[in-house]
Amino acid sequence: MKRMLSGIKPTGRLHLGNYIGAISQFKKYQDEYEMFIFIANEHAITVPIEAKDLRKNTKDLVALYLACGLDPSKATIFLQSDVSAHAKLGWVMTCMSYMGELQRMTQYKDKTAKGEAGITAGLFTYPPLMAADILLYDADYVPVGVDQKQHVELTRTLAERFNHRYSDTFKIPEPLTTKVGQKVYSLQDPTKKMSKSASDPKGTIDLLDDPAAARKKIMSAKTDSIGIIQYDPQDQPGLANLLTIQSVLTGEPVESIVSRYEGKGYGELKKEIGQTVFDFLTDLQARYNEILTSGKVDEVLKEGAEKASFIANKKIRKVYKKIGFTI
Ligand code: ATP
Ligand code: LTN
Repeated sequence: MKRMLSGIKPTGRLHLGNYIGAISQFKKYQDEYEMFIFIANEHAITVPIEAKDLRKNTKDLVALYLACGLDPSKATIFLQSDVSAHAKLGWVMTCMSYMGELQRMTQYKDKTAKGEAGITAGLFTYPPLMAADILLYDADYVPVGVDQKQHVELTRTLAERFNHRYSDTFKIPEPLTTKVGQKVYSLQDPTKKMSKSASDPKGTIDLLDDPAAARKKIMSAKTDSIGIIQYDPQDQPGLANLLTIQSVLTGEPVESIVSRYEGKGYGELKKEIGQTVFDFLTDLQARYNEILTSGKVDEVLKEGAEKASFIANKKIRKVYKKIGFTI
């Protein structure tokens, strides 16, 4: 079985876009690949974050992933900071990277170009730590958004450099950027993606939103004045977005929804989708609350850390031998 690895930064609440674009995909991947999913808390502190927020985000994130159907018997779920080999190999990878390479990374470049204050050295050395995350596990595939592709490419460069300088040690990973996940757009401005940092909260449905409030957001979603129910993302982006949401959450193909609504109005369709979202969130949150109170999160993370450490420690021992740390 090929191995797949992904890291998630615990920096905010999850929304329906994250679910449809990422989490529901992971759920499929866990059956096809040997999955490793970790909470990238070491990456999260590259920008200041309060301890209580980091703690809460981490716990919520794990509980939500489990509630969404990630199965710890199929996927290894763990905290980056629980496996010390990440920080250890991160340092080695930092020393394998050239200043120029890191200066070219868009994430860092954008922030410095904007003249942002308080940029940490951690933000600068974030990519070699990410390379370590991936290389420790000999991952074949890393599913990433376009913004992260550059980081996986640097990972490949660093792995090849190490293999060449010492001897064959790391598998060269492939980024997986195929557009498997559908994109969800803001309910208020369907030309922008649904995002946790959007200014209008009515445009984003959080997975922990009150289900009744989420239904209201669907009812007041921006559509158009064409008045015909059809799937036309170009001219009716708001409607197309609602159809995507309904289709992914129920499994019913878009064409079938469209044909059921022939000659009917947007209001009726919104009512059905509002109910779908209401039911989806109600079920999800019930599972989430049960998981949070059951102690399951700690249990999963403990087991995940053990499994991940076993593999990662083996790799770091090999690296320490090759670079001359082990005398
Ligand atoms: P930000 O608001 O800071 O841009 P975000 O809410 O877009 O953050 P990320 O943390 O960047 O979320 O993304 C986590 C994962 O969710 C990524 O795999 C990303 O592709 C996916 N994702 C995020 N937003 C959407 C969306 N609107 N539609 C589909 N997938 C999304
Ligand atoms: N940089 C990623 C999070 C991340 C990651 C990784 C993803 C850290 N380490 C390793 C895949 C593999 C982000 O900002 N979403």
